[in-house]
Amino acid sequence: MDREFDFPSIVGKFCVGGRFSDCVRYGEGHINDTFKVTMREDAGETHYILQRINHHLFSDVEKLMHNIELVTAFCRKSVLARGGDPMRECLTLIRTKQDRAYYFDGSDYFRMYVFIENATTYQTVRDPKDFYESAVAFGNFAALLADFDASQLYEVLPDFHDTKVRYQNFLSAVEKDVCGRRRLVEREIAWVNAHKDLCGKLVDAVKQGEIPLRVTHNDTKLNNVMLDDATGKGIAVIDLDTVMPGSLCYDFGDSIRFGCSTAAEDEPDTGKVHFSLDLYQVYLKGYLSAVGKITPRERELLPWGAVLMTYECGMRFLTDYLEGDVYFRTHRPQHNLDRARTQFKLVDDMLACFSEMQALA
Ligand code: ADP
Ligand code: GN1
Ligand code: MG
Repeated sequence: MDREFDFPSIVGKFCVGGRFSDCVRYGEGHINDTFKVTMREDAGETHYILQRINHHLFSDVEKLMHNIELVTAFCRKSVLARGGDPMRECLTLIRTKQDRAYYFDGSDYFRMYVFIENATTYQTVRDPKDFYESAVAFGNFAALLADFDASQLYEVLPDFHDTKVRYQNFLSAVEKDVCGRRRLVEREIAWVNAHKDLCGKLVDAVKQGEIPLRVTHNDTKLNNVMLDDATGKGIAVIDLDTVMPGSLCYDFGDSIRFGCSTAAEDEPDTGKVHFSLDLYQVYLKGYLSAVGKITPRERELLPWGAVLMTYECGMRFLTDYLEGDVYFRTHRPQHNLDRARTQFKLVDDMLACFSEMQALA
């Protein structure tokens, strides 16, 4: 699939200097196709990120890129105001030679970003200190977005974290059973149904005005934050496709879902998957140190954010398995099923120590 793109020609549509040298697949995102581009100049090499936007998911790329232009410009101003380096501390879009934020080649949409050098995104927590720093970075990002005018943003993926809607989609996938996989996952389906009362816990709190709707990131897993290789500090929050109205509890919860597991999100052996209360405490501390204004009720519901985001994500993986792996990128036949199972194991673990999680909040 990499070969079908004429990378030198695509890259040439953007305002980049130097001669095209190389373009390789990069990162472990589940949604877009991401590539690292190397341009060569006499003075040395410059790198960029090139992404083919998943336009099956983001059907209105114009609106998506409108959001990203606004959010990146807003971050840039804030970073400059605090004396930081915007080229490293926020995503910087490279415009096309037609002065647009993306390029459409007739069938695919592409965008480019400045490559943030000497920083790394991690797939698992190797060291609690890294996790703490990621929490501070996401907390800062939430604090930053508190001043962002939500009415400027399009809701590009409506009901993204509406767990009730996700559950209805799941039921519909079970009912349709388009791939005939239902019989293989009766146990997992029963597990999801047995926990269906969880679904309303956060969306109802938002609808009833118990907790505020804010502008949130909505996809706060560890590999969406870059840690500086020299200092270990979280420098840039990336993957801004889902910045939309949401709840702090979603953002907090999604980080916990991904980072507090003792195994990878797609570990096939659930015997290796455990929820770490210690890491939960580490993240909570880092997040609260940076997030700024948080209401008592939001704070109280943070542990529910962890349970709900994990339950919801597991349900989404299982839905995608039932629908034939059409949403998340997969690398093996049971990939989405493995992912769903890890999430369900984590929810079981979280519920088993829920009172301890609540006591920490
Ligand atoms: P997806 O939406 O598919 O998750 P991301 O935008 O998160 O795509 O990008 C995938 C990966 O590419 C990230 O996890 C990160 O490792 C890397 N990446 C993305 N943007 C940059 C950047 N500007 N500089 C360096 N690495 C980046
Ligand atoms: C996707 O884009 P990425 O890989 O950072 C997904 C998230 C899921 C996550 C599960 C737009 O995130 O919602 O939580 O996979 N993003 C979208 O790993 O659906
Ligand atoms: Mg990502």
